[in-house]
Amino acid sequence: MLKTILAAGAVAGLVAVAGQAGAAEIQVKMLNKGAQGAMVFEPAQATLKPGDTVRFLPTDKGHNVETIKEMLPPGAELVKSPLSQEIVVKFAKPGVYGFKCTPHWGFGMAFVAKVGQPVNLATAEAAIAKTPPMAKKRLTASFAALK
Ligand SMILES: [Cu+2]
Repeated sequence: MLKTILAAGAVAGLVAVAGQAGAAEIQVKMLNKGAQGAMVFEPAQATLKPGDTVRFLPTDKGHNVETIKEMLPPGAELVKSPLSQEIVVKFAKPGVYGFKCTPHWGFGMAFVAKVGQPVNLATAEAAIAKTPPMAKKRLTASFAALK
């Protein structure tokens, strides 16, 4: 079940280790305080394959997961989860997906997944400029970590 390993350094985050076949799942905690500061998804980014899933865990209460609309591959589904609930998101289509925690967007609480071929990378990266200052800082770091 736990097929994740900790990469060196907190910023690198979790790297899914897929089996010979089939999809992998990684777990992302929603935290009031993490290695990167207050109000974080941990890890804040992940590299996935199409078909993989992310299980967002409400480790601390009061968080959720909402698609950043400018960071969504063509044809992919929007996500918006209720507060304080576990949600499993499946990444069917290749591309770059950005998510925010709705109440903590101003704190920069964001998560980015790069799934297979990042077809919308330029669009998604350009959208960083329009995000709140703390989100801008964290998203810039997450995008850099995914390259
Ligand atoms: Cu939050």
